[in-house]
Amino acid sequence: MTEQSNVERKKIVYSGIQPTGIITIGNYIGAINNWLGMQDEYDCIFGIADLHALTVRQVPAEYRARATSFFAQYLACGLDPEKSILYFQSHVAEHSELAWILNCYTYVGEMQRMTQFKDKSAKHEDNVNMGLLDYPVLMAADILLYQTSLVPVGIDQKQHLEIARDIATRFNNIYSPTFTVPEAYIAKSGAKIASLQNPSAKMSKSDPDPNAAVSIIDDPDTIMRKFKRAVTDCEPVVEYREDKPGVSNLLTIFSVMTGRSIDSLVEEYHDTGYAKFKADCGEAVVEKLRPVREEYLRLMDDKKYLADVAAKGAERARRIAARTMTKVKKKIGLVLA
Ligand code: ATP
Ligand code: LTN
Repeated sequence: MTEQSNVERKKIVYSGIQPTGIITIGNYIGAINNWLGMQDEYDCIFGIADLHALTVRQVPAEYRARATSFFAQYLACGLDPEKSILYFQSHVAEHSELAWILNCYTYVGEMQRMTQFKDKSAKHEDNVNMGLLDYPVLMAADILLYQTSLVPVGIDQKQHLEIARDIATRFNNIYSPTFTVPEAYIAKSGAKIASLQNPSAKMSKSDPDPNAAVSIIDDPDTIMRKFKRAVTDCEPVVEYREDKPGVSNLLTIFSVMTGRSIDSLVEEYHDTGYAKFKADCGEAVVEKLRPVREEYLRLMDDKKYLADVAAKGAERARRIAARTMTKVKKKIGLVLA
């Protein structure tokens, strides 16, 4: 065996978050926390999905500031530009270009069946735009452009991953193998963190109730207040059970934030009462996020550094994306420039 063939290429990991609302501890636990652990083993690419979020009307000045803040939060969480590619989706034009081509290999009926499309069109009845319908195709383009093997996301994105796989397989079958067929990577614990105010609903970035979600850069007092007000139930024993969704959700958060097992937390808090349990859970979140908030505040004072990191990330992403685009254009018979 030659030395070259001994050098195994690392698999590619791709994921992203839309810059809407706030980055919540749900996004952190369901997505970012898993990304952190993948940075050494894989070649990781993490985007700010700023084209996706245009499917909902944004105020331009606020939008620009929020996207920058999200980028700083990526870095503050420990995503490392020396290891991973960190960039804004809109800086790499190939995303839109591939999305257009993949549109021609995607059926309208498939898109109309998507749960997120149905939910979001009910929520934004006055603005059911083409982008909302086409959202999964742009997401497929994000993933397929980089020959991605693994996509770490929360459970709500599973259906979009399946469509990306279908589109890739369809294209590969019509022509010849062109795209790596990606797989979803969904962690066993924390793939669906619930709202602190309504434990049967997902904690959402754009929830209008400020007590429902905790931002990863909330100050300690705010975090404590939100946890103390978290909805539980009227049987004050701490157990992880389906009929105790509020308490189970807090146990999951507590466990992920401290690395302790649910069993050991149940043992400690079973009979302490909810007030102590909720306060200690809040404390654990405050301590885990303290360095994130500090680093975030420092980075937001250094916009030049943030812009440099984003520019380098986009440059590296573009090089990979361009290779896939050339391959795609050749296969479908476009005249190469
Ligand atoms: P929005 O409320 O604006 O639709 P969102 O909270 O669903 O946003 P996304 O940008 O859609 O956030 O998701 C970013 C990532 O975080 C995805 O991988 C998604 O699966 C994950 N995620 C979102 N909410 C949760 C949650 N409550 N629990 C676990 N993972 C989540
Ligand atoms: N739709 C995703 C965000 C997203 C994404 C991606 C996730 C956009 N492009 C590519 C994984 C891979 C969401 O979480 N709402």
